[in-house]
This record gives sequence, C-alpha cells and structure tokens, in this order.
Amino acid sequence: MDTRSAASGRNVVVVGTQWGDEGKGKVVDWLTDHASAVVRFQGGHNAGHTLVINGKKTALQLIPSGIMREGVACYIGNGVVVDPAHLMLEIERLEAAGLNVRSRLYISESCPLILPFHVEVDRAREALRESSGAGKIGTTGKGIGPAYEDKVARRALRAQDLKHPERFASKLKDLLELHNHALSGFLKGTPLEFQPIFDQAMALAEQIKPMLADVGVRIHATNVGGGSVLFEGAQGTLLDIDHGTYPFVTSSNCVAGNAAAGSGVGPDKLHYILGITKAYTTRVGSGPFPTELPIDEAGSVGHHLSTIGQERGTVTGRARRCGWLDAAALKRSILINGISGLCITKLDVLDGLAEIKMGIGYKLRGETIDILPLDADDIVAAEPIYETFPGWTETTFGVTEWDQLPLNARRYLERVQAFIGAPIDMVSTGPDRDHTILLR
Ligand code: 2SA
Ligand code: MG
Repeated sequence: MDTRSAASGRNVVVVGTQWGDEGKGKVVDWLTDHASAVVRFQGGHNAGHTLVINGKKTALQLIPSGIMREGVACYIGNGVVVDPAHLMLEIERLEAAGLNVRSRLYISESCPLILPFHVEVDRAREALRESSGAGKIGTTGKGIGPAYEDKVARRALRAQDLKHPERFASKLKDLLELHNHALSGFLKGTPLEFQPIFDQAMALAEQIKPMLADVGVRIHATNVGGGSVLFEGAQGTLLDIDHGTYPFVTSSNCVAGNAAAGSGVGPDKLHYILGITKAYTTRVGSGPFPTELPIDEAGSVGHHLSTIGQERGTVTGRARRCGWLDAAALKRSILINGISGLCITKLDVLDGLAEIKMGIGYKLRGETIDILPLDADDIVAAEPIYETFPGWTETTFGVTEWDQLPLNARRYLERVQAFIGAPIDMVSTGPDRDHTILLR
C-alpha cells in the first residue's frame, strides 16, 4: 500500500473485513502520521477501538482515533449516530488524560441523535426477542438500532436540532410519545419522561454546539489544501446491515462505500481501501460463525485464541467467540469493499500452535461453495472446508520485516493472499505503533 503517499492528498478508507475487532484502531492510528484528518462515517459508541501508545491503553468509542495525535482534525460524519451524553463523557475522559479535543473535533450537524429512550427500546427489544424464542441479536445495548430506525423513518432528532430548543422540544415530544407507547405496550419496557431528557439535552447542547460543523465541506477543503483524509470504519463487513449475516448485524453500512455517503464526500475521493483482517476470526454477539471453535476448554485452540488474543469486547466486556480464519467469508468482503490491500493483524496470537487451519469454502446441501452464502440460515447449515498448515514455534511479536517472519507464517499469509485474490500490504505483529511490517 502506498501509505507514504498519504500526505499528497490521497484518502484512505480503513474497514474491518470480518465481524469487527480486527484491530482497525491501531492501524488508523499508525496511518494518521500521514493524514490531516480522520473521519468516522457510521456506527456510534457501540464501537470500541483500542489503541496502545507508548505501552498505555486507550479505548475510543465514538471519537475518531486521530484524536490521539495533536494537530489532526477529527470528524464525526452524518452517518454516525451520536449519543450527546456519551459524547461529552468521552471528551471529558480524553481531556482528563491531557488531550486537546474540542478545538479539533467537528461533528456533522446532520448526525441523528441517540437519546435515552433508544437505549430503553434496544434493551426491551432484546429481552422480547429472547423470551419469544427468536433469540437475541446480542446488541451492545447502546440504542444504535432504534436510533437508525428513527433516522430512516424520517423522524429522528439530529445534532442540528440542538441549536433550536423549541424545535427540539416539539420533535422530542412526538418521538417520545411514539416510543413510550411501544414501551408501555408490547415492548414491556419502562416509558420515560420528557422533562429530564429535554433538560439534559439542552445542557449538553451548550457544550456540543461549538463543535457542530459542515463536515463534507471541511473534508473537501482539506483535500483541496493538499491534505489527506483517513476514513475510519467501525464494526466489520459481516455486520453490515445489507451485506452482513442478517439479522445478526448492526444497523449501519460498515462497508467502504459508505465512507462517502456517511461523511458527505463523493466516491471519487476514496482512493485506497485498506481492509483489516485478523489472522483468525472473532465475533461478539449472536449469529452464524462457521469456523467457530469452543473457547472454554483449557489447552484447546479456541481457548488459546481467546486468552492469548485477549478477546473481550471493548465496550461491553463480553467474551468474544473465536475460530479459524474464514477465507471464504473474507473473499466476499474483498468484493463488497473493493479492497485495494489488506492488513493482517494479531498474527502473533497464532505463535506456538502446532497446526493452523483456514476455511476455504463450505459444503452446503451436498454442494461445495467457495464464498460465504448470503442467507444466514445457509451459513448455519454450511459446513466449513479447511486447509491445514504447519504452525511455527518462533515468536512473531513485534517483528518489523517480512523476512524475519518464520517461514511457515509467511507460507500461511501467502496462501491467504492467493486464495482471496487481494494483496497483503501490511502485517501487524503487536499492539504498538511500531509493531508493523509494511510490504508496499
Ligand atoms: P448493535 O449494538 O446494535 O450495533 O449490535 C448489533 C450487532 O453488532 C455487533 N457489534 C459489534 N461487534 C464487534 N465489536 C463491536 N464493538 C465492541 C468492541 C463490542 C463490545 O469493539 O468490542 O464491546 O461488545 C460491535 N458493536 C456492535 C454486536 O455484537 C451485535 O452482534
Ligand atoms: Mg472493537
């Protein structure tokens, strides 16, 4: 990947190619060295991007990872759902750590807001799905889905409404009535009161208003001035509302194409699409996962991936499900995103395994297929077909040169590359910025 050309006005989109938690935060942070701005374009504070800088861990949820670098502008695009209370909490947390946030964080006026009743609806829906036998989605409980529903139904309160108290009050009254009706009825939840929600929003508005901006125009101006922009995806392609394992998905488009629509720039501004792929697979929440391994039994491969990989949700603390790399699922991600190159992360977690498997297709009702099916029920029925590789005993942790990787690790990655038909441009060998092999 031509990362070093980033300073000359070329924009990079970073997306997860699996079910999220591929290590996007670290890569975005690494690339930010060459960028003027970092943009979030979908999702909300359901995301959890963990960065390790000088050995210190920082978890970001809503604020773009670029905030860790002085002088980099951070944009929250229109495709993001913003919880004003969470936003201010996250800002204050970063400020307490000594970061300068408000002078370089810009929030699109058009962002739909997540308000307390969205959280209530999210939780009530999950409880209802569970008790009805439909099965939970396993959401993060942050109100993400209900907020996007209101957006699509054209009744959402948006960040721009924070500037107009009367308009805010009138829209809030109508929306709350609608949700309270459901909450006190079939959702069997707790209806909420208008006044505390309104008062809290208006108090937060005073702090948020100075950060509201026309994000699309600002990104355009950055490019015109020769600066380059990084688009930071959240969650992953297989959680995309259209292309993921529906209905076990999040409520936004996580794919690269949405970097344009979700931030207000044209698709011609997306110059390089970097897909982030973990050297194995994880998933948090419910839904099909063909290459899943049991993680509880000490000494098993699943247990190794879970513990050595420290696979726990950044936001919810849930143990992530773990399994082998599913290259047939990856193949679909490559197509949907138009991946220019891949970054493989957490390779070091495979160190010490006697053998390594990679899913290269499935048996589905007697047929062999080499790409993830579209229907979640088919994915459940699909039986993975594996290729097996010898493992390596040497450590790959912190390696910075391709030639320094064990031969078997290189063979594994070369096979991944050949199977999916996209180049591996980077390998991340540890959480620190410097633990990186750059191939192009
Ligand atoms: P939601 O809350 O409506 O977006 O949940 C719907 C599904 O999307 C999944 N999802 C995620 N999967 C992986 N990582 C995410 N972020 C956090 C993290 C998650 C956490 O970085 O670890 O802390 O648990 C994320 N956000 C949403 C979710 O599990 C549902 O399957
Ligand atoms: Mg995460």
